[in-house]
Amino acid sequence: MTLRVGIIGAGPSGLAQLRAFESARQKGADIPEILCFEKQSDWGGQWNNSWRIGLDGSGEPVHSSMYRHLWSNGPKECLEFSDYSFDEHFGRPISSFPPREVLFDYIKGRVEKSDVRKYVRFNTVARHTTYNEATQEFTVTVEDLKTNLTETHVFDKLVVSTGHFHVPSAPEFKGIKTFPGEVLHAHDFRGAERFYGKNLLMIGSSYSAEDIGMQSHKMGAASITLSYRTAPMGYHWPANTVERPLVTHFLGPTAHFSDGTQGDFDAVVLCTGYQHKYPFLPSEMSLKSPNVLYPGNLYKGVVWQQNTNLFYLGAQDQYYTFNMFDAQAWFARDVMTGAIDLPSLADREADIQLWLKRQAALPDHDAEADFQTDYLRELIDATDYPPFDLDAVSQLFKDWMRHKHDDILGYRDMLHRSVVTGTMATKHHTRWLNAMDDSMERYLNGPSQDADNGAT
Ligand code: FAD
Ligand code: NA0
Repeated sequence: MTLRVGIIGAGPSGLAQLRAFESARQKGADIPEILCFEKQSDWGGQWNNSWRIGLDGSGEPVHSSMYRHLWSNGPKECLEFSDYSFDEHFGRPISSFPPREVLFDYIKGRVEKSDVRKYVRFNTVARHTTYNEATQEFTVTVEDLKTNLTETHVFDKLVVSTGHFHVPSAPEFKGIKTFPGEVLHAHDFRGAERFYGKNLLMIGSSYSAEDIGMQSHKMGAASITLSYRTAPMGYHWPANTVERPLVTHFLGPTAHFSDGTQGDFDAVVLCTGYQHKYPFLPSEMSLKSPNVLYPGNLYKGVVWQQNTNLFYLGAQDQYYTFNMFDAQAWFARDVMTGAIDLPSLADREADIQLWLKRQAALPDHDAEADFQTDYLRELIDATDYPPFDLDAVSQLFKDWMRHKHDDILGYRDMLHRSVVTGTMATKHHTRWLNAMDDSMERYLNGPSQDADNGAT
């Protein structure tokens, strides 16, 4: 009987799985029966953003945490698909840090070319899953959000690609209940325009805090205070931005910090990260992990230890994104079809433990980039995913981190070279700080919004 593969989620990871099978089909292989469920009406995952917060039009939790004026936070050269370059998609060189709509267009371009849309059931949410040990089959109950009808589908292999940056982690702070201003989580942030002239407090010290903070600066916030739990980010912030240790409590509009300082704020943004949540899976198949580069219990970061018919894509914290999801999907495909033989449970566990041990000893961000590079190398070496110069990409990550450290408001104006095509990015017509139109139309066609028209 033909293998039946179910995929839950059609974001970049789920699309990578579709593309992996399509690539095999184009090379003459028989491919399984594939069915992918996507709760939104279009694919793209986080990149298919929404103006909504809370619940979507079907009463489902809004998935995307992205917002207006979100520009790529890493160089596009670090995430380029090795089988579909930016040059191929845009037909000309572009800058290294495009806005969301441009990257969304790029993701879509590859899958539209591959004709894999036919495998996706849109507006269909996975509700419940069971696994029958005797038959080794998954039964997945899904709901068609247009008709509200539920159906069950039976699969031999199940791929979980629902992402892990959509269920907020929102800790309690003493007195926050009576804070008179706005309190929101980064997941519900849709744009910083309304923060013009306001005094803002971001709690958290990672990408969301940094980017929402600098978005707010760009849109004219009066001041930005970033409150960290473990360590400050330490960038060269603009003059209106400071880092403080953790908030101990709020008293009215005043936040008190653990170093004894205090400040009055108009709004608080909880940039405190996200939870891994898989409400459609039973607990024994559900990954529980903090946001780390190597979650435990997944062999090669992909195969569920206790049930090797179950796969997770994109479950780790991410330096690499689209190309890592590809490498994982190619690996998962080959495990599913038997092209890759899995070692015993004990050998798989030993391999996981080696990675976890190495992860625990990572001294800094450069080492983290190398760690994920080595992880990707193992996956790519095991499959026919088109190889690319991983050491060069690791160096790009390090250059990018150095640029960020030197100039948090200017790193997106830097240029990087593609390791896939060798093409050097072109300077964008507008410096990021001045770019107030993030549409693809403006990005591709200008005109510049720099006062000097981009001349310098
Ligand atoms: P997602 O993109 O989250 O897609 C998961 C999909 O699963 C969604 O389409 C969702 O609707 C669907 N789904 C969820 N639950 C169900 C269900 N029960 N049934 C059916 N479908 C379901 N990466 C970068 O490379 N560069 C960036 O600049 C960047 N910026 C980011 C900014 C923000 C604010 C966030 C949160 C993330 C950012 N990322 C960025 C990382 C981003 O998560 C990845 O690029 C990528 O979107 C992850 O793909 P994914 O498919 O694993 O998950
Ligand atoms: P993210 O920044 O939303 O990025 C997700 C942060 O929350 C850590 O700093 C952590 O501190 C802090 N935190 C957690 N619990 C806390 C508590 N109780 N009190 C105080 N602080 C707390 O989340 P994380 O997980 O990176 O950090 C959590 C993803 O979104 C990333 O992949 C990023 O790439 C993406 N993103 C991208 C962009 C752009 O591209 C913008 C935003 C987000 P600690 O102490 O654990 O260090 C533009």
